[in-house]
Order: sequence, then C-alpha cells, then structure tokens
Amino acid sequence: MVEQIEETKEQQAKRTAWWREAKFGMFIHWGLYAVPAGVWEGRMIPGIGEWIMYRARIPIKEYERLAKGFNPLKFNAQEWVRIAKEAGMKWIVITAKHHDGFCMFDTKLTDYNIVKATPFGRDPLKELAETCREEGIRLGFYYSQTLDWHHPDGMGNDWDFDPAEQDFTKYLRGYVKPHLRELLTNYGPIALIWFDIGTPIPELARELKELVGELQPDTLISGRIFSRRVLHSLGDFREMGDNEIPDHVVEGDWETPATINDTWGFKSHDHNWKSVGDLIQKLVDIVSKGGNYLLNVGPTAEGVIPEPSVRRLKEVGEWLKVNGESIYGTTASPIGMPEWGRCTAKPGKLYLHIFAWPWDGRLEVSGLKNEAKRVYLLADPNRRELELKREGEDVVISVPDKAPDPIDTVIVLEIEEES
Ligand code: FHN
Repeated sequence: MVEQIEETKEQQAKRTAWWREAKFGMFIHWGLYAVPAGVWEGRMIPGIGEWIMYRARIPIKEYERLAKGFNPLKFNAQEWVRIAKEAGMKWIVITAKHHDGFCMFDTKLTDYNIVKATPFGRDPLKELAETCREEGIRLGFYYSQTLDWHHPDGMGNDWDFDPAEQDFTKYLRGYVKPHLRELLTNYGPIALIWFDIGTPIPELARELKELVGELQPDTLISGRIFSRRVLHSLGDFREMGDNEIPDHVVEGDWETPATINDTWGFKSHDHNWKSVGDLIQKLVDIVSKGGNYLLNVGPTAEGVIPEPSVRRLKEVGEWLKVNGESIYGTTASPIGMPEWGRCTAKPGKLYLHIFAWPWDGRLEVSGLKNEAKRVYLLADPNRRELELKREGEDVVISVPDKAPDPIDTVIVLEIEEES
C-alpha cells in the first residue's frame, strides 16, 4: 500500500488553484521521432509518431543516428509561446524525455541529449522556460519515468535488452531521480511534472513524489505517476485516457490529454485534423464535466508547429476571446448534459453552450432549482435581455431564429444563488 504524503486538502487546493482556473493547456510532443516523422526505411509505420522506435523495433544504434540530423533551426520559443497564448492556453507541458529516452534538455547524466548529440547544440527547454516566465505562462515537463527504450535498465525495449537482466529500481533511483533534480533545479519554477504510463512499483512512485515536493513544493504531479485506475490520488489530478472524454460530470480534479490529429509526435502523413468546431465543443464538453483539456501539438524536426494546428488553435483562441468568461474559472454543469449542448457555471451564473440551436426559438432549460433572474447572449456587448419564463419545471428562453455562432453560442443565465 502506498502511504499518502501528509498534506491537507486545503494545502493541495491552494497549489492546484491556478490549474483549476486554467482549463486549457498546450501539450508539446517534440523529440528525435520528429526526424523520421512516421516513416522508416521507406515504410509508413502505423501508430503514433513518437512510438516509431518501438513499432519498427529500431535498434538503439540506428535510432541514435537520428540525432546527427536533428537541427531544428526554425525553433523559436517566442513563437511557440505566442501560439499558445493566442489560442487561450494557460500553460504548456513539453516532453523533456519521452519513451525513446532522448533528452530534450542538457543533462550531466547522458550525452544522449539535444545539446550534446545534435548539431543544434541548444537547450530548447531553457529557452522555453525563459520565454514562458517573461510571457506569464506556466511551464511543465513531461517525463517518461517508466518506459525508456534507450537506457539499459529502463522498461520496454526487449529487442536490444533482455528484460530479465534489467534493474528498474536502479534506473529509477540512479537516472530518473537525478534527472528530475536537474529539471527542477535548472529551469526556474516548474508548474508541473507530467509523468506517464504509471510507475510500476508503488514505493518508487512515492519516492518520485517526495523528490518533486522537496525540490519544488508547488509543482503539480500528473495522475500517471502511478497506475491510472488505482491510487491516482498520488498525483494532484487524475489523468483520463488519451483523448478520453467521460460521458458524465466527474468529481475531483482531472484532465483529458488529447491530439489535434491522430498522433502526438509529428507524422508527415497524418492529415486527420479535427475541425475547429470539434475542438471548441470538446473543450466545452470537458470543462462542463469538471475537467481540463490539454491539447497537443507535434512540432516538426525543423522546430515548427504544423500550420494546420496553428490555424485551428488561432480560431479556438478567437472563440475564447469572446467566450472565455464561460470557460476559465468555471465549474462543472449543475444541470447535467442538456440535449442542446453543455453548461458551465460560476456563482450566480450559468453559461448555456448551445451546440444544437432550437428550431422553434424556444430554449428549454430543465432541472434548474434556482430562481432565474436575467438572460443574455455572452457575445452581445450590450447584454440585451432575452425573454425568460418559467413553465413548470423548465425555464424557457426566447432565442433568435438563427444561431449567432453555429459552433457554440453562449447564453448567460443569471440565477439566484442558493443561500
Ligand atoms: O505512450 C504515451 C504516448 O506516446 C503519449 O505520450 C501519450 C500522451 O498522453 N501518453 C502515452 C500513452 O498514454
């Protein structure tokens, strides 16, 4: 049994407060896998791009050669942070080390890192950390603590190593922990460490948590520090499955990590981009159920965030400029999931997100116990009141014939607060 580290609920809530408010963050999967971009020896390798080493069972010696061709001269931390901010994203999480074991930061523990092994020779995490600080956006690091296909004692590579001879404890204590020490010492305040997959040994998971707490007590830890289903409370928030959106309101702090196309790491032939409407409705759906949306971009080997992602994020940002009040700092829907869309809430206000505009000009809101006071379109700068009446259990709002925003029109319903 893993013991809980002593911290009161209030202390934890204080550390997590910014994250609860923030709702929408940027995930960045960037590493050596951007070089093959899903293609190995002329073959398109199925599956997610950052798994190419595993999927194609690429021997370490061959995969290592990719570093010589990794020279992302177009990488520009300011540009990336600008894209995130314009999208309305409030924090960034970038892969410091993914399962392929390649370190995207300077480290004394291995030369298999972007500064020492590539012609690029710069530390992008340092540049990002500085820019994020200047721009007032929080930065977190993804760190693959369990799978490491390059380290002789990391898990997952059974084509170069014999698993029976591997010593995971040695790897975690002698490599992962010193790495975390570097990441939490050399880059200023780090908002969160995004562990993945789950640490297989509870005692070791606890050691990781303790180390993070000792180095930066305010740093949050993702639920995947340990098994997803059991003891996610070892992390500060629960991590849903990849692209998983629950079908009901979920209590507690949680997040959905998600892709814009079908891969995390860049793949040259993945063009299955979600539409802007889909992304906005997914954001609203998640927030209405009490969660956060961590949406991924996979930059190229040149250091560029793919244009289809940038374009979509910009449009999501434009929607948020008008409708952000109905997202940031809100809580889950108190009226479940209405047929016409979703609902988010703040004290004294419900935000009705209309995905399916009523054909007869009548928007019916069921399950509302509070007294309804006034109602208006969030996008209307004059806040002209719409007509509102009670019909039995329902509140009925008279809405214009056509949806002002076909993706999601937000109606603000002011209500009497329960005393
Ligand atoms: O295996 C990884 C995958 O490559 C990616 O990083 C995702 C992001 O949530 N996490 C793991 C799978 O769940």
